[in-house]
Amino acid sequence: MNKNTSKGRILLSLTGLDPDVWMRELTRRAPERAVVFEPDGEADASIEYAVVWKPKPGALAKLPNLKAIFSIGAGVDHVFSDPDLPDVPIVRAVSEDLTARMSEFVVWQVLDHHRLGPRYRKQQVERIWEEDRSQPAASEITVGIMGLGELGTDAAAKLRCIGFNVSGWSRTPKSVDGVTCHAGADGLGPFLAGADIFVVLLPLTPDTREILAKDLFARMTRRGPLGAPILINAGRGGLQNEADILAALDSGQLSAATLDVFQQEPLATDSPFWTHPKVTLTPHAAATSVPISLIAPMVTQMEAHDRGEPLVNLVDRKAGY
Ligand code: NDP
Ligand code: OXD
Repeated sequence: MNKNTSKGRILLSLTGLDPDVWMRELTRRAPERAVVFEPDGEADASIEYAVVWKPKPGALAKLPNLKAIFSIGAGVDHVFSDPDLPDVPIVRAVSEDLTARMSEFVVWQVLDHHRLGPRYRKQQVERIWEEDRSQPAASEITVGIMGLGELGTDAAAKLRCIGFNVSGWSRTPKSVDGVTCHAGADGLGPFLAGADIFVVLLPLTPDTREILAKDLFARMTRRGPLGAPILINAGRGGLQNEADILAALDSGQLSAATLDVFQQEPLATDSPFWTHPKVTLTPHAAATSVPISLIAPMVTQMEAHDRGEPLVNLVDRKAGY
């Protein structure tokens, strides 16, 4: 226990995010706990909780009183990538704010492709006045969502409101109002054959690594109203075989892609994705985690856990998400 505070300390271990804004919000919301960027030695007994984004490998390994790890992201591959991860509960970020931001991104990108945004922006640059009168209605298009979890389910509901048909694919069977649900290896074929725009909101796990590859693209239909399918990946870059995506775009197997995430982030300045005419690229910005919406529920959970109440939004270590 820290001398100056009545409760166990919080370790804030972040890579690639501004630590000060997270520190400020944690300090404001958890005034009875000291918050530190580094433990006092690797066996610091005063630390009870860790709030992390891409924590330094080994940073959590030997903390003897660590009770739980809180991920600043909905995805937890950044936590599992630590080979010395201690065996304590991991809580991931689930919030209305994060979900709403992701659904905005999905709706934005689906509509942009559906309403020929890339084509009309190019025409504007070239001063070409030419309307495509074969524009299908939303009701003629099926959006297939890979990953029907917190984010996928909300995006599905919002796409349904606009009039799209929506299907989804998950690991375990699901029933979602108005959504044609497929699950597991057996459900993948019909799912891929039945959609025109694919939105990827899967976690990165050993089972999903590089799932977005040529074999999968070959199973997608090319007979829908859009011709070749469109890929929108806002899940993780590790889901992508990037050479296969480029080849599929170049061969016409995919007609376009929106990629928010990449195998290597930041994306190398010489990556072909920057200038590919069929690619819309965003810098892992689909749904930003913001301290004001995530820290208060984390601190509430710490207090509840100290009272012996169960943690929510726990990661299933075996499933990897
Ligand atoms: P959830 O855990 O709620 O949902 C994950 C979904 O993926 C579930 O439907 C799950 O199936 C499904 N799934 C997992 N493994 C498989 C598999 N092997 N085969 C088929 N389906 C599978 O996660 P969230 O919806 O909260 O987040 C999804 C991901 O989005 C995060 O892991 C993160 O990587 C990414 N993300 C990206 C952001 C960005 O800014 N780009 C921001 C936030 C999140 P089941 O329902 O059966 O469990
Ligand atoms: C997340 C992310 O996982 O921002 O929440 O990528």
